[in-house]
Amino acid sequence: ILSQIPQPKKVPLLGNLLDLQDQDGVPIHAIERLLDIHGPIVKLAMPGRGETVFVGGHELVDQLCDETRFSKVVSGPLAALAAKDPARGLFTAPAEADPDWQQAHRILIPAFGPLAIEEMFEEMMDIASQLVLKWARLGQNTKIAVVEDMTRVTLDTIALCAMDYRFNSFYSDTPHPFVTAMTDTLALSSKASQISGMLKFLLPSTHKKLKADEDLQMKTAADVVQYRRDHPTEKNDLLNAMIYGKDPKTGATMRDDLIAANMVTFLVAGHETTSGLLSFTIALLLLNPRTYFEARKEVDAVVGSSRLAPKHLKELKYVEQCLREALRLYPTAPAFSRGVRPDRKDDAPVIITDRQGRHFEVPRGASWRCIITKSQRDPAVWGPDCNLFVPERMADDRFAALPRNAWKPFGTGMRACIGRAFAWQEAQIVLALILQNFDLKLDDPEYQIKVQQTLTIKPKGLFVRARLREGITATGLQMRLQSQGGTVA
Ligand code: FDE
Repeated sequence: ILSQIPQPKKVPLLGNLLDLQDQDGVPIHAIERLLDIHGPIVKLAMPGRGETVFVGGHELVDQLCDETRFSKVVSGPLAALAAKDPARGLFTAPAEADPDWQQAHRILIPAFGPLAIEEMFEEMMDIASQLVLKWARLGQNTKIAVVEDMTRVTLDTIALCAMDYRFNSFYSDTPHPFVTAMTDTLALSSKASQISGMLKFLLPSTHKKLKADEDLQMKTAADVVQYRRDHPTEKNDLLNAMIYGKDPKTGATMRDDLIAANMVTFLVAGHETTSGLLSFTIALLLLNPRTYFEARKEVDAVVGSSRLAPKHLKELKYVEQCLREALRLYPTAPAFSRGVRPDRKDDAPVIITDRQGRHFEVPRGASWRCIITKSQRDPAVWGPDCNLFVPERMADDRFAALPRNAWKPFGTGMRACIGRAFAWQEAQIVLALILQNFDLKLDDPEYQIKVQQTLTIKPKGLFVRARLREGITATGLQMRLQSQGGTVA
């Protein structure tokens, strides 16, 4: 016997549109509230877009992660992002069966592998050094906008590591035109469920701007590809992997428009998510001083006053636990969509069951959204302190023993995040350098985390003050960071 999926009362013409509104403009909050009211699963009807099912209970998310029955569906904000362009990057590619996705996936898996990522260590240090030197020179009297600076780091890092391109965000107050175009596109597509966003979509000027922004992004990426073709380098970066890499299965190389689409994908997928990860971690550490001092004690023991090196990262266990726990409470990509595998042979109804024993059928062609901001705080998995920041629960042995699919900030299955190791190394470097060199404090001692959402979530209004730790000067820090070059011992 199947159960009906709970659905709030519909309004003529608007369906459940009003239920999806959030007064602070954070779409995910509206959905979380509905799940609080209606239980682990809720259905909404959207005018012109049919029904969407949202799932927040861990037991249901777990079943939707089963790759034998389900696969990723491009829907929600991702669909809004997927341009009409024939070339799709990995992120927005429609299905695993898509030949472009398969080719790019096979070529890029080794390029994002552990060896390749370790080779990026120095470039990541280059950009992270720009951040800490900026903070060192600003001194403790300056209020630092954390999210903005983390976004500078992550954007510059992915661009440098992926294609040897320098946005030089730390040298400029106004973002690069590519960045403005990208941010505006993301902001608009993420507001697609909000009335304000829908009204905007009705304006021809919006479409014109969206198109112009998309063109600018693709053109910038295409120029970078062309430049590399004209000026080949030996550098082992993602761009070279895509230009010269051969698909191990077919022996073919990637088309230029597909390479450009993937460059844009890396910039989009790689910078906002990682920026949010770093920002939330900093906020949570400062709001839980015990964890801040624990993490800093570890950095002192492992790195001390030496220059951070790849070998240190493996030993920064507690720092890693903090990152894991921050991504549990605030998964920066807060949802992903799943549907019945299009290639599924068995045509029996596909059913998932909640903890109360209610059965729900997942219709073929439907896309169900897994809301991991909810499932990663499910008290049945995480206990009564599920809303607290407790990095200890992420110690390796406990992490390995978590219920299946309890921690999913990088998505799941074949379409899970390809940039996970990349983002991890980058985040560890930035955090370690900050903890090693600064006494951080919140600018507003009363600060509480508030979420802001574009495609991803970030903490709103987070400002800190950074004072160099005792015995460290800006010049000393600079010499230490540069010592790799061999000029200073
Ligand atoms: C992906 C991803 C995901 C899935 C989505 C869906 O399912 O829809 C997720 C959830 C994620 N991702 C998350 C994240 C977080 C963080 C921090 C990150 N992420 C980072 C990064 C960096 C980079 C470079 C990246 N990332 C990238 C990426 C890509 C390309 C993708 C797609 C894949 C496929 O599909 O194949 C992703 N990412 Fe991430």
